[in-house]
Amino acid sequence: NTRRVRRALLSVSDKTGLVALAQALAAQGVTLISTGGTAKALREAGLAVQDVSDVTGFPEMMDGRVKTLHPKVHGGLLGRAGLDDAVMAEHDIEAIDLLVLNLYPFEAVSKKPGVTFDELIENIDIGGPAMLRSAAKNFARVAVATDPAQYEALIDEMKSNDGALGGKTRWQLSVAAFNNVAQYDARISDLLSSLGEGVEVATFPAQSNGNFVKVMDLRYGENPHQQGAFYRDLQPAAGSLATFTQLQGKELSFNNLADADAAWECVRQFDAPACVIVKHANPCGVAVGVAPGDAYELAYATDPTSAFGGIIAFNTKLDAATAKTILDRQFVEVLIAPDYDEAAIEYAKKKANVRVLRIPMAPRSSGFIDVKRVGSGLLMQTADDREVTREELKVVSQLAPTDKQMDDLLFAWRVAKFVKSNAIVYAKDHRTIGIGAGQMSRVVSAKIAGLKADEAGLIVPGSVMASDAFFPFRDGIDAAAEAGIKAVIQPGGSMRDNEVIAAADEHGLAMVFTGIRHFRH
Ligand code: 93A
Repeated sequence: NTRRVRRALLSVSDKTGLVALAQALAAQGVTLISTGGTAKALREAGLAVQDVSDVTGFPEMMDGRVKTLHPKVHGGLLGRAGLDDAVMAEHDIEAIDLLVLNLYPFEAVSKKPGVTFDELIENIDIGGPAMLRSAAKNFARVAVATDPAQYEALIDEMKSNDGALGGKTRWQLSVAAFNNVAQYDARISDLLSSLGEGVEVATFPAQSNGNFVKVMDLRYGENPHQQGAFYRDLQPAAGSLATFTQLQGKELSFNNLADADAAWECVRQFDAPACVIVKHANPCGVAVGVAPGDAYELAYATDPTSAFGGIIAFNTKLDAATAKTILDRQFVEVLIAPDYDEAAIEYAKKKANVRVLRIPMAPRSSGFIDVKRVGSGLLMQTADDREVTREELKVVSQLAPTDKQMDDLLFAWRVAKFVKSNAIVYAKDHRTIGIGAGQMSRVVSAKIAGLKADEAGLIVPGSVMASDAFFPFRDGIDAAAEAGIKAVIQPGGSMRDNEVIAAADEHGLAMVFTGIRHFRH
């Protein structure tokens, strides 16, 4: 299904790489047709080019609003090989085999300081998307390039193919062109929708709500009577859950994906080797700074009961011994790691139901937008990616935490961010020893963390506590002291901070304020 390119229409706002492309096309004997600015650039480079107005028999008019919207152009792009030959001949329509086009820079113009409303409107491209759609629809015969980054491969293929392009290339270019138009229109729709009465251009939130692609239908949603599907961003961020590969196991469920995301996002925040076990969207065990096998043992020991049927994530390559320990010991819904030893993958085959995911590790990208559905609206916010440094911590108690406690406090704080509010995390030696999650009162979360630590037999001298938000009363501190906690990290900022600090001093606890909170709902 390879087709020779004889006639190309070039119409580009971004003239990057244009001349080189056109020269290469001309060298292949391709006839060039172009719109005003593009034709001018080509002529200046000494290339022979036909004006589109000569093809249509109409001048470009209305300040360029109408230049290519004509049957000679769209017929040339849409005409089907064989099927439409007669009608094309009848109306003197010549086939166009290649469209090279990029659109008016609407988004870039919208971000220009002081841009006027009229300028913005004039930068809504009409003829461009129409041609992109015509060419992309007719991928059976026509190729369409929308991005200078595509030019080189295009030319290479033509050179090694006697001036022709393959069907697969045309199909891929067609999909890329439809993506391009969809994104372009979403930007216009978002931006115009965000405008008030005047002409002020609002750009938050920058991400559109229309640019997702379906990864898969799910068997059901959160519950069997609900329908579910998984969509990812058109361009998923490197290192995010959406870039996973499933190596084995049952089909992923809605809850698997939600929990896998929580486990993965929590574990990937650590630089040192770490293991996170998640159950019902909350970490029930986290350990960091030791070999994967040990990290798993420590994380598991926090709450062996809850770890049953959990999602287990590592931020380092998983070895066979650890895989064996996990799979022999407990029921796992999902295993996640950036990579696996071959023998670990082999061993997992014994438990064929276990879903094993590989997610390539990559640095976290900033500027992420969180979305939550409410009624028939969306709540959007920038991601909670504010980290607190040791220097930012303010010691408010009479007693200062030891260096060791400081380390553990920061570890517990990083875990608390991933625990549903009210979040209380007890920790010692870079591992959790008890976690209280999702309670409506902070003191109850503290009591639960204590209960868990006690059940697991993990309360040891010098244990620390993190709280995702301030303590409204002293009772949370009292509960922690009773459980054997010796140092506390929390945002501070309560009306009763004085009372809370006094409680810490009374119990001989060290306490630091972060000034930042991490609600998670
Ligand atoms: O103003 S338009 O919406 N009307 C058209 O008929 C048309 N044809 C091509 N915009 C149109 N274009 C756009 O012109 C292309 O999408 C491209 O971005 C630009 C190239 O114009 P020039 O060759 O004059 O620089």
